[in-house]
Amino acid sequence: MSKPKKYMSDIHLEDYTEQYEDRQATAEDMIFDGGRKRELLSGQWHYAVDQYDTCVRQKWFLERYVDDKGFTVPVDYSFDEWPIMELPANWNTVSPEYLIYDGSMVFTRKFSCGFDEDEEVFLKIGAANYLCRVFLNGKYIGMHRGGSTPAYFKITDALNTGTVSSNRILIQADSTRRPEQVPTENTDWFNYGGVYRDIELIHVPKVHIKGFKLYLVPDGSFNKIAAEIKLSEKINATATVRIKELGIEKEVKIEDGYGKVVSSASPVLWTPENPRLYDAEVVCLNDKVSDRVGFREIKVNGREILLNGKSIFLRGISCHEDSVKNGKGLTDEERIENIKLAKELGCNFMRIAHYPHHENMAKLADELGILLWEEIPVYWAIRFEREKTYFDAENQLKELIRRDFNRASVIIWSVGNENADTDERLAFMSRLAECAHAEDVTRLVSAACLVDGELNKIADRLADYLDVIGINEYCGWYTPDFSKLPELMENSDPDKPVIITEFGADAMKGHHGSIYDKGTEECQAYVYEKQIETLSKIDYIKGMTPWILYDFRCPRRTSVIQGYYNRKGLLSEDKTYRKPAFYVLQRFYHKLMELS
Ligand code: GCB
Repeated sequence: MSKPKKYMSDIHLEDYTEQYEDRQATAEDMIFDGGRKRELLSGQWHYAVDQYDTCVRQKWFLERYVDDKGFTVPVDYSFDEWPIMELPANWNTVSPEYLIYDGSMVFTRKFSCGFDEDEEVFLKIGAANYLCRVFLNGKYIGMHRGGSTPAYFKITDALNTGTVSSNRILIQADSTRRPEQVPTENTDWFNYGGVYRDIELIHVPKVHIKGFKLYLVPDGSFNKIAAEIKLSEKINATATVRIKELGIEKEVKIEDGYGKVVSSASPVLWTPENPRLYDAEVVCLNDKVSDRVGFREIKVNGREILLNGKSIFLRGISCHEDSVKNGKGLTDEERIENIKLAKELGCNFMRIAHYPHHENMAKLADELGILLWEEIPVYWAIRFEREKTYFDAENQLKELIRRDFNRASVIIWSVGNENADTDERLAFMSRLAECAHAEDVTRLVSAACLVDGELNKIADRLADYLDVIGINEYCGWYTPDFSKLPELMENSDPDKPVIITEFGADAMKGHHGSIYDKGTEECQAYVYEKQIETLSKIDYIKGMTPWILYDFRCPRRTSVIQGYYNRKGLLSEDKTYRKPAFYVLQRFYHKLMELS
């Protein structure tokens, strides 16, 4: 198409985002950041609601006040006079006027940064939903897709050193729901926007440790620990791995930027009951990183799940990353509260749905002793036929796996939730399952699948690619007839373990009626009783994560009982009130604990 003569690109160019498509930060740009020198850029940022994306259309980041001919350019922004928001945060919970805003906001601040000649500086954004673009000192640095995984940008060359606050950074965060994204535009949770996990500067030597994996070799012997090291350059070098308490101090030969060593060791194996962790470090050239790591083996044998060689029943509960006060920006105290509540229920396992939660969740689970199922948001009607959407999903999966690889608590990667069994979906999700297996030989791969409604049978074709089959079923709720549940169990004959990844019922706190009155506490408790009665007798069921620990915000839930919350929680949304179903599940789990 010919361009109009007086072409004003910022208002006529509808494909303006194309110029910001390259330099996407992906899993390949991640560095290992445990134990590194870092500066927090979180704190006070100026912000503007940028509904029409004017910041990127008009290139505000150039901070041009005069054009090439010397004319003053009328500017539509005033960075230092904009209001202030304390980041990280979801804007939705910062002010009621932003509660249901989906779109772009622009955040900016100034900062100082000194660094040595032999250093690189990375900017890490813990999470920004869904897409973010970063500009530094008038330059486009890069972008990231995926609302729950970290983005790393190497910014050394764009940094100004010397004078105080000589760097101007600008981040555009765009939470717009789009059909081609992962997740797609329709989800059963709240689309919190913003930069809601920490923003940090991480200093590393020019040649640095990019990857550090530490794990118990999964060969059933429980006496070998493997360390894998990847450098930022494809060079030869020697690294040293140390785990003092295990008497390990091993040299690792790095060739072409990669090295692996296996040491004999007899660690106390990590379990939820005894979550033993060890301090480990790696030194290579001028670089040093550290981590606290537990050692355990998770395997499947027939229809059994084996933790450290022993059969285990996963007494679980599902949980969203959601807080009335902070949205997805939970504090560590809130995360600890969630784990403690799960433990009080008698859980040894949590399904943290439906997207990667904060990395501290897995760190806390490691410390406090609870097993985790982690998931990527391949949720409902994804555009399975679209290659770019696949790339996005696979990248989120790799970012999650690489971020949490050293966490003993994480035993299952889930490649998605509740997607109809079509050919396109099978191709897409089996590829994801293969990718997860290729990235990680120390964990199980699963997905929360649907029941074949016509046959009333566990018959999802994806199961062939999974180690454990997750099944969501809502007998007594969406499927009103309870007799369908024993029928489903009888009709099915899976060749691997099954986890009932969801069952449940809505109940508004304090709302009473008969067991048949939907939305009442009595009805919810009854659904739990009936589910437990059937499921506890089925030998191939090796775990369950009922839906869900506490009520969570959900724009789709508009009835009076729901009030924009999904009310399937065992606790109210503020976690102060326990519904009777909490005690039903607690009794069952405590009985299982006594028997084990
Ligand atoms: C499901 C979904 C979950 C929903 C839940 C419900 O099957 O996996 O995301 O929130 O049902 O409450 O309907």
